[in-house]
Amino acid sequence: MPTTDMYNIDSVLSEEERAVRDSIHRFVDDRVLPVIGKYYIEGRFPKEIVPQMAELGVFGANLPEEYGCAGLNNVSYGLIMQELERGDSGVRSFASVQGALVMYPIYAFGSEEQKRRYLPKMASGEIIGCFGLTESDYGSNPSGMITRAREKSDGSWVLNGAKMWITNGSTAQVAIVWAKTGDSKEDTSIRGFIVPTNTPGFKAKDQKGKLSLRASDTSELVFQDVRLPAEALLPKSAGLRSPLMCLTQARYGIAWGAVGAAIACYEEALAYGQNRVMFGKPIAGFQLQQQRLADMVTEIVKAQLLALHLGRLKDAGTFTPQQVSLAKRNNVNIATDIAREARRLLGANGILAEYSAMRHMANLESVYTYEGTHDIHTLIIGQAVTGLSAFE
Ligand code: TGC
Ligand code: FAD
Repeated sequence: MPTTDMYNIDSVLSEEERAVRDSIHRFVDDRVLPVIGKYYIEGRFPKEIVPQMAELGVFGANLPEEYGCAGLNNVSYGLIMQELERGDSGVRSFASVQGALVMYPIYAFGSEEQKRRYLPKMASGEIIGCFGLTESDYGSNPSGMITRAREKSDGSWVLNGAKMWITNGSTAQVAIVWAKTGDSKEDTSIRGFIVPTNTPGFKAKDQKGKLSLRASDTSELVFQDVRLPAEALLPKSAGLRSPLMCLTQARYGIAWGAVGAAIACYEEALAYGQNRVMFGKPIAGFQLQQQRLADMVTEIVKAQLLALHLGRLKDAGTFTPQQVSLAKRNNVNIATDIAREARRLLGANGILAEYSAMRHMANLESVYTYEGTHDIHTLIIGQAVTGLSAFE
């Protein structure tokens, strides 16, 4: 039995939180781990797991039951993300995008009609969504986006532009698209739109050649005179603040998810080290490998405590985006280090898809970059502590 939980964090979780975590743990063991290496090599997301994810209440798990969601607290939601990413960052990404980046904006900025129309079907996995914020020239700085939605005299809209690096872009039935609605270059009137992906003028093209997050669809979206009814607008979306609020939700989940990837790598390395005999004894008996394992488990315990406390703050309604940045930045960073060290401990076997370390190592490079790069979170924390913005 691995000794990952050296601080008995389990004991401060509620019975419900443990039950939620354990059910997703079993799902990942039974349905994800046996197949993920194959999907990763083939560069495909394992779509057949979506109905069971929905059944387990994974999509929008922290949104209210009245919209068909599980209504769980934020710690349970985080534990779900942890367990999914223990399987693969692509699987956690699928759930993050669906819940935090598509269902959340509909919940937070949508009309009652939009919520009733979309949220139950998204919770049940009947409708899959994607989130289009990034553009090819506006990644870290989405405020410069050039995608435009122009309002017609009858209240309908016409959308033109393109988005890049969009998770689930080619699988989604709806896209949440962020666009400017005014004419000037300095325009800050960013609004969100629910765009059915079968609307004429909407195209999604898969991005090929990825060496990271291979078990996840990533696409470019192109909008050419896409005509949208007035009801496509998310009425309460207002400015860049709205998509950034969605990012706060997704970054929160990533702070937990990265811990899951780190646990997978550590436990794999520990088991391997205990069994692999070299120079007449298990390599885990050598001081150098023990230092590796001690560093890994120490960082995992610290990252879990950070995620858990953040979750409790979120449940209390007092967490801040800067606290989320700190946790995303730290936990993804330690997970990338742990994945690399685990891969090294495994020797040649560490480069095989049969083991998880190298897959996690490559995946975590995307996680390090998306949802605000490590550098951007450094600057967000820098601004919080100095009161000086590096972005102005
Ligand atoms: P700035 O002037 O700082 O902010 C504009 C308004 O937004 C407010 N705000 C936030 N609100 C909630 N949560 C946050 N995290 C917020 N950050 C800022 C802010 O208070 C302000 O409000 P108001 O009322 O005064 O207007 O904006 P800026 O243009 O200077 O940008 C700041 C910066 C660089 C930090 C921001 O642009 C940023 O975070 N950039 C990174 C972009 C990013 O993370 N993109 C992610 C795209 S989605 C994705 O990667 C999905 S991956 C798939 C998966 O998750 O699996
Ligand atoms: P850039 O912004 O060009 O950054 C390049 C480098 O410059 C980075 O090292 C960065 O840290 C650094 N840099 C930038 N600005 C500064 C600064 N001010 N000071 C110091 N250094 C700086 N986006 C979506 O909207 N929806 C999605 O579903 C989505 N899914 C994604 C899936 C994957 C697999 C990947 C890889 C990306 C995804 N993204 C998505 C896009 C992601 O959010 C962006 O890649 C990210 O925000 C960074 O933008 P960029 O790649 O353009 O890098």
